[in-house]
Amino acid sequence: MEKKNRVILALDVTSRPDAMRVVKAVREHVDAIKINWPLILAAGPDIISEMSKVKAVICDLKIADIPNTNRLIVEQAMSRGASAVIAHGFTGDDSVKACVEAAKGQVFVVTEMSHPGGKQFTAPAADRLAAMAKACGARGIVAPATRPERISDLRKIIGKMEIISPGVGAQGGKASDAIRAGADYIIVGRAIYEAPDPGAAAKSLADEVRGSV
Ligand code: NUP
Repeated sequence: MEKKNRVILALDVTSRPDAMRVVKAVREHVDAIKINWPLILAAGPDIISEMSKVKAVICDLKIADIPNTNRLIVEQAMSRGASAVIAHGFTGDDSVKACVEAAKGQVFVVTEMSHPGGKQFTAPAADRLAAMAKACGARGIVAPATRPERISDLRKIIGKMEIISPGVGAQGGKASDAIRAGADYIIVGRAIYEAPDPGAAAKSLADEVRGSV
C-alpha cells in the first residue's frame, strides 16, 4: 500500500451500496481499505475482491485459531485480493507463523486493543505480543491511538516494523498524537463514514497527519 495519506479507512458499513458510496468519496484521501466482519457478512466475501480493485485491502478478520484453520482463513482472504490480514497473537506463535506463511509476511498482529476493555487482558500482554509478532516475521502490529504512549513503547520493541493504529475519532484518539507517537498509519471508521461529508472528513484527517510530521 502507498504511504501518501497515512489513513486507512475502516469500512464498517453494512451494505454494498454504502460501501461503494463511502469509498468513492474518500478514495483519494486514504491509502488502504480495512474490511471487517460487518461488511463481509452483509455484502459477501466478494466485496474483498471488489474493493481490492480500488485500493489495497486489509482484511481485519482478527484471526485467532489453531494453525491449520488460520492458514485456511488467510488463504481465502488472500485469494480474494486482500493485501494483508489482521490476526490475534494470543493463540501463540505457531498460529501466528501459520498466518505469516500463508500471507507471505503480510500480517498485522493485534497487541493492546484500543477500547477501554483492551486494558483488561490485552494491555498486560501487549509487549510480549509485539515481540512475538516480530519474531514470527509479521509485517506489523495494531496499536491503540487511544493510548499514544503505548504506541511509543511498542515501537521500541518492534523497531522498523509497521504500526497501524485504530481509535482515532469515535474512540477519542487524535490522528496527530498517534502519528507523533510512531504510528505509520491511522485507522479510521466512524469519524469518516458517519460524517456528513466523508470525503472532507478523510481529507481533513490526511491533512492533520501531514501537518504532524
Ligand atoms: O484494537 C483495535 N481497535 C479497533 O478499533 C483493533 C481493531 N482492529 N480495531 C478496528 O478498527 C475496529 O474493529 C474497527 O473496524 C476500527 C475502528 O473503527 P472506528 O472506531 O474508527 O469506527
